[in-house]
Amino acid sequence: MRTEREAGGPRRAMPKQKTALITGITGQDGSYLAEFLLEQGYRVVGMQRRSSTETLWRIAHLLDKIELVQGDLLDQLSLIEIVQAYQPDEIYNLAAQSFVPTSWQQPVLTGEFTALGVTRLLEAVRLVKPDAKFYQASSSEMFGKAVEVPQNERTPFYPRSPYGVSKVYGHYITINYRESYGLFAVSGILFNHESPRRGLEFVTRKVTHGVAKIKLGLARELRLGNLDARRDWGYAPDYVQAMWLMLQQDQPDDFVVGTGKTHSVRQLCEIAFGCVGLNWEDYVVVDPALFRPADVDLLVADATKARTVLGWRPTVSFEEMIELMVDADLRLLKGEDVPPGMVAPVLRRGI
Ligand code: NDP
Ligand code: GDR
Repeated sequence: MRTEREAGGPRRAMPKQKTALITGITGQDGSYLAEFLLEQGYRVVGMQRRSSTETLWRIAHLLDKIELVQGDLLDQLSLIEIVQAYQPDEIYNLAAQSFVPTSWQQPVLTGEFTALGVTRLLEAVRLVKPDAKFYQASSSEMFGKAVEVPQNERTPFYPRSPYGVSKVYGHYITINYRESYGLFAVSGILFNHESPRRGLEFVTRKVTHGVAKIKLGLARELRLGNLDARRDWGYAPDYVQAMWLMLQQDQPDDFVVGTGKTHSVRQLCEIAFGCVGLNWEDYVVVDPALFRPADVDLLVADATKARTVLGWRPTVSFEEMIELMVDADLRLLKGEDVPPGMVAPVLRRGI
């Protein structure tokens, strides 16, 4: 019989592989979070809603490494069955109707997805896997007409859109399930975060893609709304790490995540056009139709708690991020190699 020493020392138990469930895996954050969790050794399960058209382009490069399951935040049973089938250790609820202007056109549906959808998923966790750790994607839009600057975890909410109102509901129902049922349920109050994978309708990507089109002679102007709005814009891959860090704490708690720096849409234009040697004022047209019924004027994060408790810090500056987004859009439109997760089938044809 071999001794322990001859057999190579005492046998160490292999740590059990953790399973993470991501709703909204086809979105910007879902794709980066999936990449990050795979790097950490997780089994990654992504919930995808049924669609008649292709929505997998952001995760096309991950499809052989993740598992996809169909479900919808509108459908309680699908959520219960998914949590039952996969028994996730961590659940990241990133799915939402996330475009603010659409929330005025579809306020009820936005509430169904973005507000009540959170309760449906929390109910599935409570009934089936109450020891799972739950992350809710809360938003700086909850601060809205900010009553103080900068905004931290104690700043009162004053949402300015049906989207913002829905997120406040999602935020408080997460806290309520934590306090009512003892769930490890947390909210990350994330300020705007962007990347080459950002949807084309959001202002940073609209500008960087517009700049690339103008530079390549594919467009002559860029129509925008409120140039005075100021946002705290960070880099999405940094922010998904904060989500994960929140679920690695001993106690569930909520955190503000942002850079602490703010820029106006006007400054965004100046920097983005500057990247290709153009003057933004020659191309940007202000279109009153793009103004919102009520806008959020100024957001800037006080992320002291995330810095001190989570050890989280942004790694990419606003200027660096805009430059890399302009560069990625130029390459995309020229048909050159682009960063993974960027090629929508429709974009490949150059619109
Ligand atoms: P995206 O708009 O890129 O992604 C949203 C995701 O939600 C998509 O995968 C979409 O699927 C999915 N989805 C929408 N409705 C449903 C539904 N009924 N059932 C299932 N899935 C659904 O958003 P982001 O990645 O930018 O943001 C992720 C989350 O973080 C969102 O909740 C957003 O509100 C929040 N947030 C985002 C911030 C940001 O700056 N990016 C800042 C603060 C919060 P499909 O592909 O089928 O449309
Ligand atoms: P936001 O992002 O509403 O902050 O929500 P968005 O990029 O849409 O707007 C930012 C600001 O830019 C102004 N703006 C324009 N916006 C768009 N989309 N298009 C334009 O042409 C335009 N011109 C000016 C807007 O008025 C606004 O003030 C994002 C989403 O990701 C939410 O899901 C998330 O919760 C918040 O960020 C934090």
